Amino acid sequence: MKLRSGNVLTVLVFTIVRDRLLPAFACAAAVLGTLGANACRPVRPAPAISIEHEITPVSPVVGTAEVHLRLTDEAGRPVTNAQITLEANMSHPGMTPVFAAAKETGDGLYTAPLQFTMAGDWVILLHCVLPEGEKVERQFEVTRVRAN
Ligand SMILES: [Cu+2]
Repeated sequence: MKLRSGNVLTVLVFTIVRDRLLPAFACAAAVLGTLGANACRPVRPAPAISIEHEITPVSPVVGTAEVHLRLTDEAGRPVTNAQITLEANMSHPGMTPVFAAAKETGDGLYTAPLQFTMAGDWVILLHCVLPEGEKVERQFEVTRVRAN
């Protein structure tokens, strides 16, 4: 009896680890892949695409910054024709979220203007709809936005 329940537990743990392996691997691949850009953390397991992000200016101030995204599939090919919206929230409660839509500027490259309305730490949520309708959500942090 003990052995059996132990086996069940092992299978369960394995399943959970395996489900999380794919997005974790995608992030690692993104880090090793190109430009040394930052990989975004997956919000939930999703199609194995990688999203790298860069923000300009690198150290943003209150006002408009640009978010640059590069989408690649598991084979490293650019993901084109994705619809991407950004939702930016501050790390403290009570702030109105800031939204922006990204435009595709090249194969798998997307840019969005983002309005930082206050100095401090922000979390950027990426809502992506892939060409086949699959949804991917990622998030990354932009810390220490400076006062203008
Ligand atoms: Cu705030």
